[in-house]
Amino acid sequence: MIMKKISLNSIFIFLLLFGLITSCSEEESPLVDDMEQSEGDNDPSGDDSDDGTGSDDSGNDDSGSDTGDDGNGEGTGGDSGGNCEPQDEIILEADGYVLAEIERNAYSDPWEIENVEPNFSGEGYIVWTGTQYLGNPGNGLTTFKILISNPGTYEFVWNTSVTIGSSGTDHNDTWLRFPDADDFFAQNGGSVVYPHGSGKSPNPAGAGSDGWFKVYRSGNDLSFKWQAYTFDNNPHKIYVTFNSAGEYTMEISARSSGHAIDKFVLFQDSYSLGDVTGEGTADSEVSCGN
Ligand SMILES: [Ca+2]
Repeated sequence: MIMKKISLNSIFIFLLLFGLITSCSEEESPLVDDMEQSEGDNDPSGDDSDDGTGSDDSGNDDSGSDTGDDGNGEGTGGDSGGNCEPQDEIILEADGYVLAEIERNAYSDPWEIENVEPNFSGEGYIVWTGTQYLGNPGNGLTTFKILISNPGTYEFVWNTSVTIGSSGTDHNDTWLRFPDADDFFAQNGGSVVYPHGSGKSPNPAGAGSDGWFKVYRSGNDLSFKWQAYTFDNNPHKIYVTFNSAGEYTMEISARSSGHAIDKFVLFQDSYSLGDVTGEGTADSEVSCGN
């Protein structure tokens, strides 16, 4: 019985040891595999754990840096606009329209940027405070660069007010020219006119020369409104045509003192004026040239 017990115990121990050895050797290979793979995994898992730890940090960092990035991103956009010399800004047409604050440019005296009249947008509006140039355009010349991506004909309108006197027919106009556009004209129904001095005819009644239109607002409602006409007593809307994509120039120069200009728009006929001047319409993007 004792022998049997011993031999049974021996067999049991043997089986136990054999089992252990077998299970160890079976586990070894997967372990080794794990280790081998885990060398590969180790780095990622290190990274993961870094990421994990970092991920808390980097979660914070990320959200911080995202905010920072976003802030910087927006700031950079705005800043780059801000760091850009105003005269180097290029207004980018997109989707068939341009909408821009006119005060975003470099003005020299006696152009003034003011902000006392109600209902302007942006930083304010410009007002000519010097001598009037009712018959001779080109004084206080200010240039805008516009990059056209969608060639075609655009209507031009600006938001202006009369800040001197109580008559809607005085202090109500400023000179406008597109010197390198393919066409610059005004239209009222079937009547189409071209600027005096453009080499094209007919020309509008009223002052003008050298390709400039005198662009006025009418009516005795003197506060800001979107309106732009030429041709005395026969309001013709203003149009400009760009036959190909590229950079073009818009120029304004002083005519009446006290004519306040807040903002301007150019838009293709797929839009109405209301479409492009409504509250939801974003200003055109600006890039920095030179
Ligand atoms: Ca403005």
